[in-house]
Formats: sequence, C-alpha cells, structure tokens
Amino acid sequence: MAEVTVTEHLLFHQKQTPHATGKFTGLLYDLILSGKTISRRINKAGLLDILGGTGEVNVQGENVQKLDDIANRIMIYRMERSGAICAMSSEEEASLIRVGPEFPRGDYILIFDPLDGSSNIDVNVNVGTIFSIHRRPEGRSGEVTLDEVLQPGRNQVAAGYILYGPSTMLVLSTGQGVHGFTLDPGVGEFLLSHPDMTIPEQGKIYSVNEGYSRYWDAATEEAVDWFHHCETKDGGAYSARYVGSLVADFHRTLIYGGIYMYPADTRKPKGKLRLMCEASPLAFLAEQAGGKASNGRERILDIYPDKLHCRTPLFIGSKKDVETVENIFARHNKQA
Ligand code: P6P
Repeated sequence: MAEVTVTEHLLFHQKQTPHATGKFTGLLYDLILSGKTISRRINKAGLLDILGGTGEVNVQGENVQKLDDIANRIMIYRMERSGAICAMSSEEEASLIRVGPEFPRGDYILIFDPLDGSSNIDVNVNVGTIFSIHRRPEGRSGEVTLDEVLQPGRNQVAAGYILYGPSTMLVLSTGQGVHGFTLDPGVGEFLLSHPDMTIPEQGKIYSVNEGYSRYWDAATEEAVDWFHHCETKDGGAYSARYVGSLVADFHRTLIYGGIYMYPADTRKPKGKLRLMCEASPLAFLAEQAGGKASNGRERILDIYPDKLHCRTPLFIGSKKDVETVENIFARHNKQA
C-alpha cells in the first residue's frame, strides 16, 4: 500500500473535507505531534524511572501517575500554541482552560484525556490519549463560556485516540468513517494502515469488570448474564476479555466486535467513565464504524453534559450486542 499520511488522507481521500481547512489540519498536526512526544516518553518511562505516582491526586480523586502529569502538560503546551483552539478541557484539570490572548486562537474546542488507563503503566499495559473536537457555537466571541463547551457528543466535528502499545496507532474520524494510522518511528509519521474501520454487526467477546457484580442492579446483572449463556453467530460461547485500559478494550472491540461495558453500580451511580473526554469520542467512533454506544437507556451522543467531568455508564461496540443490552434495560424500565 502506498504510504498515505494523515494530512494526505484528509485532503485527498475524504469526499468532502469541511475540516481540511488550514486550522483543522493544523490542529491535527499539533495533536499528532503531542502523541509522538508522549509516545517517546512512555517508551522510555521504565528507563528514566518516571513510573509511579507523583503523590498528588487529580480532580477525579485518582493518584496522578507521573506520565499522566507529563502527558497532560505536553498536550496543554502544544495545543494552546496550535492557533486553532479557543478552549480546552483536560481530564486532569478541574476547570476549563481558555487559550489566552498571548496565543493565536481558532474556533475549535478540544476535550481530552491525556493518558487514559494510566493505572496500568507500571505493568506495561497499553495506555492511550483520547480526544474530542467541537466547534465554538456560531456567532459567539470574547471569552469562551462553559455553556459553549457543554455540548452533546453528536456535535463533535472529530474524535479519536492515540494508542500506545506494541505499535503507536492513531484512530480518527472527522465524520467520514474511521481510519487507523500506525506510527513509523523511523520517519516519525503516522501512515494509513487501517482504512475504513468497521465494527462487525455482532461480536464474540464481552468486556466488563465482573469483580463488581455484587454492586450491579438487576438489569445490569441480567445484561451481563446474557453474554454468559448466549451463542455467537457460529453457535459458540462469547469470550471474556478485560484489559482494564479503556482505549485498549475499545480498540479490540472496534476491530473484533463484541461489547465493552462499564455499568453504573451502587458505588458509582453514574458509572466511572467521563462523558466528554471518554464516552463521547469513543461513541462517535463506534457509530462512524457502524456500531452503537449507549448508557443502557439512551444514545451516548444525545446526552447533554451538565458539567465538564460528568460521568456516564457505557455500553459500546457491535450494534446487535449493544441493542441486546438496551432491550434488557427497556424491559426492566417497563417493569419498574
Ligand atoms: P476498573 C482506567 O483508570 C479507566 O479509566 C479506564 O481506562 C478503564 O477502562 C477503567 O478505568 C478500569 O476501571 O474499575 O475496572 O479498574
């Protein structure tokens, strides 16, 4: 296959390229540069002894891993200089980051989790950067207000993730399908390796942390139990896979199909995952790849965030598998 870079793919291989304006490709360029920088730091982590926590706790109440902190600072530093953004929200930052007048600005809003799955860093398991790109509402100017950022996921103009694993991959959608690019460290370019990624309509894998089953409600118990007993399309049993790193679990689901579930439970009534920097970008990708993403009762992309770090239950992956869960939840809703 000819070597197709991200920029070339955007400019030449996407039917209409509404976002291939200089600003958007510039935004992506800086996002990709951040990813390459983070990738290099991660690959050296064990050697430079920057593993382990900083002893600080972030807004989510989680121990901040040094690489979390470094990835967060790399993203903020790089992206506020991209010239394409007016505001940013990081999973590691309690409040909105407005791009100051000292920097050139644009109308895009970037929401990101700089290093998701960071609790796995010490055991060398894949981690990832997840990003979501919105446009500032038309006709607004001056300081960006929070209500301009709190948009439902269906408004996203682009979303994706960078997966730091055996190879570093960028998976991206600008609304015209999902495309995967693999980093060639020799030249430092992400090259098109997975054009037009699509999720199989039904899968053979279910992914959930069953250790929490004692905290689940009846609908969740029944939904997960369905995958214990149902048959795959070729009459077999579903396999259980749970990496515990959202980007790794989602990436497998995107390629192999099946369902990833992070339900609400008695300890986390809204679930653990964040709507804006985790569920919404992955839901955008899932739908662009022919899959579905739901909180069990409604489409993730239709949920209006009430605050930057609001959380949501997440059921995402193959259309048929997510619909199985939604049907079970709907029946329980009716009985309630
Ligand atoms: P649990 C990692 O901290 C994370 O946010 C996701 O990457 C991952 O899917 C999830 O939490 C794992 O959570 O409760 O199963 O350990």
